[in-house]
Amino acid sequence: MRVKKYIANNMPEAMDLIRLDLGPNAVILHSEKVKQGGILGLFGKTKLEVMAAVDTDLLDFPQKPARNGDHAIQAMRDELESLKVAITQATQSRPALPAAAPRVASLEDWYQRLIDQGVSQTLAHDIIQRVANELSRWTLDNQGVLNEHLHWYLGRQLPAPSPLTLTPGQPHVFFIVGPTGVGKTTTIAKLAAKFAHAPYHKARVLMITTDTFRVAAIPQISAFGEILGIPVEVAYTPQQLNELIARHSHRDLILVDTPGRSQRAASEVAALTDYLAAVPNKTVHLALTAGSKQEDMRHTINAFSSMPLNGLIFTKIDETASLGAAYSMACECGLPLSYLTNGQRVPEDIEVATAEHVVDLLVGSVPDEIRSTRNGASPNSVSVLNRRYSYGA
Ligand SMILES: Nc1nc2c(ncn2[C@@H]2O[C@H](COP(=O)(O)OP(=O)(O)OP(=O)(O)O)[C@@H](O)[C@H]2O)c(=O)[nH]1
Ligand SMILES: [Mg+2]
Repeated sequence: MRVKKYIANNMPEAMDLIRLDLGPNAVILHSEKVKQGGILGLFGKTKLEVMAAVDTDLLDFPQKPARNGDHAIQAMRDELESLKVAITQATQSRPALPAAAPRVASLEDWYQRLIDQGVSQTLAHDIIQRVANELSRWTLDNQGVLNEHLHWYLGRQLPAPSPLTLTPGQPHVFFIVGPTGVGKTTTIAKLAAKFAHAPYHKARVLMITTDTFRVAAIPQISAFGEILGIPVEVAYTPQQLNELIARHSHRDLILVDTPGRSQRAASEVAALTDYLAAVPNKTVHLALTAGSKQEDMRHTINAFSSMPLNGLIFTKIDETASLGAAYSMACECGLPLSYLTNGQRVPEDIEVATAEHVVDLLVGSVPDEIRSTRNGASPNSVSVLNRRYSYGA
């Protein structure tokens, strides 16, 4: 028995190939549609894969001419041979399906752009696949509409952003936790300044540090406090933190800085958890460096998962050219984003992480003329912060 696999555009074409190759006694064992070419199974052409077999005893059929018909048989074989060549040539030179061409090019570009930005392959594949399934042919063929839809779709994958919002009469306690050196203290100072010096309502802000490990930590935040005119307190124990917060309950916003914790040191993370447990009403955001590898971010989130995390802050977006790993991580972990920091300047270099702004940073912005259906807020940090903090203005 000789078994062979054939790829053809349709069953009649496959049958012709099989007949020419294996002879008239060949039988079809199995056939199925397959995708050829493309990326990860996307954008490929649909072909038919046919498995055929022939009994090898019968395989010599064309090569064993009847005793008295040599010439006729040879002529038939020649004709079959030329037919075979013609079919092969026709198959190879067949143009791609014209209807599918524009759609493939455009979605392929988008897929590549996401991958180039560091979006995980699984997520990029999933997004492109779903957009391809959802949109009509007309939409897929229209570059402008497709771009806008993909922007919107990428934004929709992110949880709704969760920046700080203050309520009159309710002191808000906001912790920033995270690995060492990600920019926690600087971000605390930026937020303190934004809220304390907002043009319409100057919030009563206090900064507390629980970082009594690093020698320079207290002078660092004290210096920020002095320059910005914002009081700073130090909590050496969870109990002290609790007492400080109770004593400052008239404040609008209490920002709590924490020591950098290594994701590998479980005991360090546990010690920090005690500080958080001492404060009943609080918001805890984890700061991650935007340019980190997705795998490292995943480890960090796991290491901090014993804490009641409410959101993510991506820092140092000015130091990375690709935000794809951060974007993928935000989609994967489901924690809302609050802020992006984009430089060392206090307080300027911080922005609210609206979905629209994150997507603009990820893949570039949609031109204004096709920004029709989007109701995105301005990425301008000052105006967004002020709008959110509009009570009493
Ligand atoms: N480029 C850039 N640098 C930043 C940003 N945020 C903070 N930094 C810098 O990063 C360094 C560390 O910042 P810190 O605020 O001290 O970081 P930290 O997380 O408090 O560090 P530890 O307390 O030691 O864990 C400083 O030099 C900051 O100026 C940012 O958005 N972009
Ligand atoms: Mg610090």
